[in-house]
Amino acid sequence: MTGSRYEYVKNFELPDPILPGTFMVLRIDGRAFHRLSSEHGFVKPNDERALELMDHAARDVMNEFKDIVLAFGESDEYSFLFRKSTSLYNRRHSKILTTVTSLFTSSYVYNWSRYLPNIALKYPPTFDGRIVVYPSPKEVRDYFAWRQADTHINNLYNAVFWALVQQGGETTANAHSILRGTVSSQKHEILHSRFGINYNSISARFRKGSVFVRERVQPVSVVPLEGYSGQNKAYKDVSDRATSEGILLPQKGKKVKLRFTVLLYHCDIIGDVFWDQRPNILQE
Ligand code: DGT
Ligand code: MG
Ligand code: MG
Ligand code: MG
Ligand code: MG
Repeated sequence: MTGSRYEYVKNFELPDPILPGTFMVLRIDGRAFHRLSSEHGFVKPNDERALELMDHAARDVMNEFKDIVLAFGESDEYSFLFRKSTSLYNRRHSKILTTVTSLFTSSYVYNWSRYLPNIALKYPPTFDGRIVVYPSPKEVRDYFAWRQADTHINNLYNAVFWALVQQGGETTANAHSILRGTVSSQKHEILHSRFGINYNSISARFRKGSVFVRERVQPVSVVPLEGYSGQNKAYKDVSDRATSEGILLPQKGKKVKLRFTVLLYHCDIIGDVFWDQRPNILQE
């Protein structure tokens, strides 16, 4: 059967494949979130509720697209790494980019009231998206190191800046000029000597950003997780996380079927430890 005489217009749709055998990183970023955060009264410098909402949207994306092996989020952005051999949508660039960006955005709006129950959304938020392809694990690691280093630099600056303004009573102009030209150690020093704040005691979510990985759920004999002391706390943590995923954990003594689930960390991804513990992320 031949199509209509109009059908030739379809020939104008050009293929937009992503190079095979490369690592795809898709990054979304809130459009004009400077305005969105101020119009909705986000806490400065970090609004935990707003960051948790970002994390929720990222988790929804990972649950939907199983070829995403790692996600990293900070501020109004999230980066998603696809496994090298993914054939999602035949690696069609715009199909992947628009679908993921759209899912993230709709989840952000859909779940807004769960995280910010007393703040009415005044207008529909938008996210932009881009895909960058990288040829080898080195660039992928450097990409994620770049984003986490950015998190650190911005958060340290913002922590001191807002301490000077909110606790120190400085004007924003003064705070900027106090910080101009200071190096990292001087910022730590101002925080400590003037405000008694140890930078490392600030929430890891703010200092390190959010990291999602796929991991096996180990329901009974749980290996203590990094940053958690004691078996019970670790077990509770994994249980809570798994429960939030809708996964029923087997009881002690029952035969255990290992499952993969998406877990959230606020850990270092610049050093080797994270990657050495998870060789599957960069495999294939
Ligand atoms: P863009 O991305 O070019 O459309 O413009 P913006 O305004 O989204 O700028 P961007 O992405 O460079 O910076 C993110 C903005 O979002 C920045 O002004 C701070 C704000 N923001 C992100 N997270 C928080 C938060 O937790 N609390 C507050 N108060 N602001 C936040
Ligand atoms: Mg920007
Ligand atoms: Mg933005
Ligand atoms: Mg941003
Ligand atoms: Mg259709």
